[in-house]
Amino acid sequence: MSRFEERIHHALDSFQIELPSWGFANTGTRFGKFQQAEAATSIEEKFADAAEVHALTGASPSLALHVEWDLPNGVKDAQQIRSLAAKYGIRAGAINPNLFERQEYKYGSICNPDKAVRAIATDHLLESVEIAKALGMRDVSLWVSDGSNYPGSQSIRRRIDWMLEVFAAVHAALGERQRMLIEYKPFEPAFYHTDIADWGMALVLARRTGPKATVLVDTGHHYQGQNIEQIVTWLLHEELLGGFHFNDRKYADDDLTLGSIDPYQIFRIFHEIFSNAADVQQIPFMIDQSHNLKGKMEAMVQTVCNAQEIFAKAAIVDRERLGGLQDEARLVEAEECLREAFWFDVRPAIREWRRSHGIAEDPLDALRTSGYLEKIRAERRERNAKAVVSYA
Ligand code: AOS
Ligand code: ZN
Ligand code: ZN
Repeated sequence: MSRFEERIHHALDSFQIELPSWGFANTGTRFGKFQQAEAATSIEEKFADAAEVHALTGASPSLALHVEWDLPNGVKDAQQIRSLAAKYGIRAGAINPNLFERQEYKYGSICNPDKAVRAIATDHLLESVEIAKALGMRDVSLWVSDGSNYPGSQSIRRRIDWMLEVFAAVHAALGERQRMLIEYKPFEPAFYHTDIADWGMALVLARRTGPKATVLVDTGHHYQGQNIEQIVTWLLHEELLGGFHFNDRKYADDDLTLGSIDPYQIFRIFHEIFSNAADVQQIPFMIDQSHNLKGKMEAMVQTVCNAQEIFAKAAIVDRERLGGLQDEARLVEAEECLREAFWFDVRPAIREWRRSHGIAEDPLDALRTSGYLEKIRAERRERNAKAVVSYA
């Protein structure tokens, strides 16, 4: 085995990426939904699909859950999740509270000017912490969708304090080894101001909240042209990088397949992680994508494979040499050192890694010939068809 191949094998042995439960269900754009016969219609089907993706890729042993969609009865549903996790050999990953669907949240959830609404949101967050505890989940992943659409219509300042108050309560409820991940996003659903608009705000909130609060980077949640790997480096430097929601984008929070638009960007992020993280394995890599056009299963398998490929490329950067070149400001050689790894064809080594782990060399092809898609389409077609909304 060459030096590169060895490093690739080693990197893949440790690489895992979490699947989102919502990525297997029928979801859509705000203009409509294209239903898929294969979409999961229950939490059990989401676990089954996740197990299939993991069997095909060997890299996705956990499933992020959404409280409202996956545990509609709250803590009472924890037992069912536990048995599904055991049955399918898939761990329950991060828990995602839902602060965006209730009618009460029209003017915000934890930043709502109405104290009673803030209390509803706080209770939901505290229940999410309880669920996480009951399931032995470490991470409570908070996406606060609050914001406003018109200048002057809300007090940006007071909303900061309300948010800090709620975060303090959530932090106090966390168990010894639990963490809260604060996700930022500059726009959508609000289009004038979003209460946690960027990594700076998330970082300040995390620092003010306490040692169990960290920042979550969703790659789709940045302004065009923003240097995401620099943000990642700063968060690592401050020991506040809580994890990732991976996807790709062309325009906004497009939730496209990881690496489909700009694989070099994901490569640069992984490279900074390899360069700066104390323990790469400790960083939760999660997928946050929900495909409306691609087949759900194909999209997820393809995403995990893309992630493996780009991670493997970042693993082989000769960082020792690069450091020397940087010190001597040998610009072109330094840049070429990075590019050499990016353009190296890691696919043969990945195929070899798969062979040595008893995994199909081509997971997408294996999915297509496995019969799994035909089986779930036949089982679920009718249930999904019933869910179709007609506007005629
Ligand atoms: C929304 O844009 C965010 O990326 C979230 O992470 C959200 O919680 C997730 O898409 C599931 O609702
Ligand atoms: Zn996200
Ligand atoms: Zn998003």
